[in-house]
Amino acid sequence: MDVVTLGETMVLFTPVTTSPLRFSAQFEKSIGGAESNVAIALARLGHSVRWISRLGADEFGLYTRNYIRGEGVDTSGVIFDEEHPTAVFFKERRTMQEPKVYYYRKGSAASHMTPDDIREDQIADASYLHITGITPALSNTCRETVEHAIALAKKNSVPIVFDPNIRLKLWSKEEARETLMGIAAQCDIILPGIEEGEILTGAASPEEMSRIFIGQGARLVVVKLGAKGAYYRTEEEEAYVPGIEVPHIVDPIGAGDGFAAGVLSGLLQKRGIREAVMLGNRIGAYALTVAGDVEGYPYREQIEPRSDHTDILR
Ligand code: KDG
Repeated sequence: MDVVTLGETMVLFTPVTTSPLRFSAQFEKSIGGAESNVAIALARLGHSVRWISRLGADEFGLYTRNYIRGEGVDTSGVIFDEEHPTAVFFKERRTMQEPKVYYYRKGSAASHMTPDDIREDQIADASYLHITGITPALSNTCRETVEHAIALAKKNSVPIVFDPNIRLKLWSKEEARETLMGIAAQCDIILPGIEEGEILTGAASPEEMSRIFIGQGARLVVVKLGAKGAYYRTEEEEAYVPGIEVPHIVDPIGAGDGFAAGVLSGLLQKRGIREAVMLGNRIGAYALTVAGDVEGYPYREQIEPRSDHTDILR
């Protein structure tokens, strides 16, 4: 297994028209969840991925599992919870403004994940464990579940990739900083956005914040800089990697997860860090061009055309 990840996925309703949500009458249904976004993007790039979660034993739970499984992600570790529902969230599409999201996830099935939901063999065979800062914000048992996954990864020498994904609708900056700095200190690769890095470390520059994470034990830090690309640092090297110009951004949600998938894909292919970060920028840029969290992620055939591949996906 190339990557194992865990976290909550919700059914996502996106209005067909742009307007304040209260006036939206028609919606498209899809799914969104940072960790399953990464899993789907990686599967499209040809990697083996396992996604672990709890879903409600309900229609939306089945829809979500089937969607993710249909993308080729191993969902055998998903638990269907008889007592708590699958969460939903809504996007509000406005012209000239970033979309807003409204969560209906309190008390959801995924927020009832417990350490017992994760078995050692589900982590031990992976090349990477991917976790985000959303899961520990969902509940105490979710935070314990993430800690348990980290402990299993460490026991089995599985490197841990951590995207802070700070969601201030779920907790305060102070709570996020305290919990996520503790998690970051146990992780090998950290992928903060520049603003997240500042919330967590108090440092404003990519150089300074990455130095703090490396000082805590990280081996690689990649700071996302939006349109400007990314900056990375290891013990040995550091560099800025320019972004890819996207003339018309349709929907930024899901781009950071595409970036994480691209970086992981590059590392799994042993391409070297600079190339891995370039691939991260590229997959993130694809995500910006399509409404929806996962719909924009490319298939490997789209980004590496080969003469023996059908060109149906290009
Ligand atoms: O990164 C995109 C996610 O924010 C979105 O899919 C929803 O997982 C989600 C969350 O918790 O915000």
